[in-house]
Amino acid sequence: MISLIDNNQLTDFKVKNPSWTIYNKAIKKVFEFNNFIEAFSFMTKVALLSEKIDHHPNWQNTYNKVTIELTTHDIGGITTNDIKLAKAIDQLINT
Ligand code: H2B
Repeated sequence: MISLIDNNQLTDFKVKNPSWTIYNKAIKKVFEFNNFIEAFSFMTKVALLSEKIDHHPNWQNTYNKVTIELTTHDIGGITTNDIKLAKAIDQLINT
């Protein structure tokens, strides 16, 4: 059973992952690429990853930018699933 993370866990995530911001009941990050193809290539990787872990982003793309917001709509807030997906997405960028 997935549950909301508490304020301490959220602060801990924020300290360790400062590139993510807390926005409403979600964690948010803007990824910027050289062009649309690189942005869309990143999106396809995130899509496959999301299917694998059965947790999916709210996102928006404008040319070379992809804005990702992670929240768990089933529960109405930020859960460990969001933290897990955020870290996995950052791994895609760093590898
Ligand atoms: N993704 C996100 N971000 N939030 C959810 O609540 C969610 C999801 N629910 N992916 C999952 C799918 C759920 O609906 C299915 C049935 O597992």
